[in-house]
Amino acid sequence: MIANRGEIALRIQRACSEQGIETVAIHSNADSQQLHLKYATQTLCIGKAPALNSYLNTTAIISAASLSNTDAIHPGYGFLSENADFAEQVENSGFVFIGPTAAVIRLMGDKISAIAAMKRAGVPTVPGSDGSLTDDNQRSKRLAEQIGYPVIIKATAGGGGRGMRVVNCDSELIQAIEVTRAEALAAFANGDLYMEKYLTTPRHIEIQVLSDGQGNAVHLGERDCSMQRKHQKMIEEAPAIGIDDDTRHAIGEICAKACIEIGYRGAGTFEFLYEANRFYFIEMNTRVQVEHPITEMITGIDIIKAQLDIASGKPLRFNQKDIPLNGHAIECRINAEDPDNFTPSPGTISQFRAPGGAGVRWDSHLYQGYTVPHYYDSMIGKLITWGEDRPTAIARMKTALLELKIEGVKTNIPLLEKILADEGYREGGQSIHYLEKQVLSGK
Ligand code: MV4
Repeated sequence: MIANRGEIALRIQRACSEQGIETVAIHSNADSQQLHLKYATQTLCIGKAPALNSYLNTTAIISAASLSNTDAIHPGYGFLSENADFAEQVENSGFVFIGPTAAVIRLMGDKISAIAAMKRAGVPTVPGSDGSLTDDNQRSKRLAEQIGYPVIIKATAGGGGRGMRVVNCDSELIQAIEVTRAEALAAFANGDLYMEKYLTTPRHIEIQVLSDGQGNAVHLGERDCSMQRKHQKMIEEAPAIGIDDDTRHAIGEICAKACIEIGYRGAGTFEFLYEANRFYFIEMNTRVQVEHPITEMITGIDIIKAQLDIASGKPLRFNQKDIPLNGHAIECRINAEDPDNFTPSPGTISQFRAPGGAGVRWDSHLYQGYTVPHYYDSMIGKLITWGEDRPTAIARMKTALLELKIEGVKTNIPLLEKILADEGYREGGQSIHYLEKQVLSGK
C-alpha cells in the first residue's frame, strides 16, 4: 500500500512495479487524477481532501489495508511517515510498516533522546545541555555561560526548524526559555527543551544510511542541503564539496555503526551541521527523504527498492566497499508557487514538456491537464541531473530547466535559474544562510 500522493507515490509505484509487487493506492477525493493511480493494482478513496481526513487518517488507512490484500505499507515522506503511533498501529494490525520499528521512530522523534542515543553510539553532537533544561533558572544561566553565547533553545518535540530560539546574551536567556516552552507546549503538548551552542554559519550535510535490522548497515555518502529558505530546501547536491574521502568514510562509518547500535531498520538520514571541518549531529530522519534521488544517482543504489527488500526481511545485498560514489548529482525542487512571494499557485497544467537527455532525471506526477490541488504542499516535481563533476551537473541542470515547460501554474523555475547562475552558488560550500542573505535578499 502506498500511503502517500504526488511524486513520491509514483516513485514507490515504479519501484514496486519493477519488483513485480502489486500495489494498493489510497487517495483523497481531491486526488482521483493522480498519475500513480493509473498503474496501481487497486485504488481506494479514503476520505476528503484535507489531509487530516485522508493521508493523516490512521483509521481510514488501516481500514483500507484490511479491505485490500495489503501486506505492507509504505508511508513515503511527510504525512504519517515519522509517526510512531501510526507505525505501531500498522504492525499491531498485522501489516508490515516499511520503515524502522515504532520504538526507534519514537526514540528519534524526541530530539533529546535521539541526541543521547547518538552520543552513546559515538556520533559527534553539538556541545549542549545533557538532556532537558530544568526550571532552575540559575542552573540554565550557568549552563549557557559554560557553553558560551550564542546558544540555541530547542523543543525536544520540534525539529525541522519548529520550536527553536537563538539567545545572544545572558539577559535574554530566561525569557527565551519561557517563550519557547510556551510555544512548544501549544504546538506539541510537550514543553521539554534543550540547549545547544548556536553555530553561526554551518552547512547542512546529511548522511544517507541503509540498515537491515539484522546487524548489517552501510552509508551511501552525504548530501549538502544548505541551499534552503525558511527550512524549505530548494537545491541539494551529492557529494558535498570540500569533504575529503577519509572524512566522508569516517563519519559515514560512525553513522552505520550507530544504526546497528540503536537497532535501526530501513533507510534513514543523519542530519549534521558542518562548520570548521567538524560534523555535529542534530537530528535523525527515519523516513525516505525528498532528495534521495541524488544519492541514487551517485551510488547506483535504488533506495526505495532497498526499503522494500529490508521490509521483506532480506539482508543487505551490498558491503560498504561495493558502494561507489560516482560523479556529482544535483536536485532542484520544482514548486507551484509565485517566485516573487513564495505563495502557493495551485491550478491546472495547461502546457507541459519534460526535460531529457543524458544524466537528466525527472521525478514528477505532472501531466498536461493535471490540476495541482491547494490542499497539499506545493512541490510538483524534482529535477535531478548527474555529471562526472559538479560543473557538468550544473550545466545539465541549466539546460534541463530551459527544456522544462510548465504552464497554468506559477513555478519557482526562475528562482532556481537565478541560484544556478549565482557566483557563490557556483563556487559551492556555502552556509545555510547564503540563499536568504545573498541570493534572495535582492542585493
Ligand atoms: C541549529 C543551528 C545552529 N546551531 N542548531 C534548523 C532546523 C533544525 N533541523 C535545526 N536547525 C538549526 N539548528 C545549532 N546548535 C541552525 C539551524 C538552522 C538550520 C539548520 C539546517 C538547515 C537550515 C537551517 C536554517 C536555519 C537554522
